[in-house]
Amino acid sequence: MSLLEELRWRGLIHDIANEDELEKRLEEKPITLYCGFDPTAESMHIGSLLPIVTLMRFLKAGHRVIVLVGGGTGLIGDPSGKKSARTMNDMETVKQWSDAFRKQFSRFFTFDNKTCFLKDNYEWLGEMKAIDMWRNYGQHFNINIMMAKESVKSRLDSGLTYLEFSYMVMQSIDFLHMYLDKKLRCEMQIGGQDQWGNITAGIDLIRKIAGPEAQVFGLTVPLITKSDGTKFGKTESGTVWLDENLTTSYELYQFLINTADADVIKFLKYYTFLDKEEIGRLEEKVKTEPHLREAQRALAREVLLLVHGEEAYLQAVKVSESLFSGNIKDLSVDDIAMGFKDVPSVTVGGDINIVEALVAVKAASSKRAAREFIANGAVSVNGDIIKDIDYVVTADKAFGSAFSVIRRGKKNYFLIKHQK
Ligand code: 629
Repeated sequence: MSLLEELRWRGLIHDIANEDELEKRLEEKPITLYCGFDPTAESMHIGSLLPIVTLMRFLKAGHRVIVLVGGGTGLIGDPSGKKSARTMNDMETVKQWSDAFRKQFSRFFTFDNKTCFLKDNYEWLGEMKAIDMWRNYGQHFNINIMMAKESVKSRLDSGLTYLEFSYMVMQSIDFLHMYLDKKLRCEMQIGGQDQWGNITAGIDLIRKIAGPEAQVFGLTVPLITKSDGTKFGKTESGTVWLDENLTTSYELYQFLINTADADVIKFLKYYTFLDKEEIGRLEEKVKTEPHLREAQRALAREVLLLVHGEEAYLQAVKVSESLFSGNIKDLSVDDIAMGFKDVPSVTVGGDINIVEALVAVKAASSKRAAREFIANGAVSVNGDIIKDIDYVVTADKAFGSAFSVIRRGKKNYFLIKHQK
């Protein structure tokens, strides 16, 4: 299977410019391609992972990859796919976020400056003079063509500033810059479906400046959709980030393990390096033994290993299984903090009676209700069923003298935080 055939099989091609030429070009010799990421938050999210993994596929197939941090474009703000203007972030913030992005990329890539490069467009956009920009590049942009781009068209009624309108010029300059750079000789740009307008604008600019015979390519991967119509990459607690401090390994694991049967094969193709045979086998399992969730487990494993590494993956599995079975005794304080990050909690001065604790944490609506839960054997503290209404939840029996875990019924967890 050629790389393009594989990308097609994985459903990774939404738009592609010069497909036949690209097929030939990829067989001839290694190509250099890039994808850009604007630092618009302190971390990347699960949506950015699809182009990252796609870049990795090119790298594995012997091509050269440039990861571009948009330290310059991040100061402008891409209107593509946005219903309203982005917040303008100050220079200092964008710089910090650029650093955070760079760090995250080094999890996925080894930047050896031979086959894999890390660039920041602030390097050339940051020092460009306005007059030069308008004269050298502005003259090549036709307003009619710009207006026909989805990113502009869709915003004509709600409003689009001149700043946002000029974004595609900046992104085009990047492509041109890295195409003309002798060392990089970047001939291809990839991105999500929303980037098609910017990518084709860059291809047009290169042809205008380098000549119509310049062969450059563009490819977009699809926007990720779910079978139930809800937005991919969001949970009740918000965006699924790649940074472990924002979305814990346990949360990422839960997010993936809960993938619907109708979506899991698609996501395995998108996000993992498992081959056709293995994914075919998992597809069969979804049909014959869906309750085992083998495909979801494989997806969660592959993505966790890629994004957070082995140790975090093992911890996520351990915490998930312990919480599922109720067998939490062997968990560490760290495990508890991770697994119960989002459960209802209260902070208490020291020790607290179980009935009061149940009410305080809203596990019971009244003391009477709390006593009833206890009498029915529905309450456990740190894994032990409590039958005594005078039981005291103490800091010295808590995980790390800090957390006591209360469980009511099968699935309802609560946390008592003991303050020192
Ligand atoms: C300079 C900046 C370039 C090329 C690209 C860029 C960034 C691009 C953009 N991308 C999104 C982002 O940064 O805004 N103009 O948040 C995001 N991208 C990943 C995928 C995307 C896209 O990082 O391309 O489609 C999300 O899946 O929205 O020279």
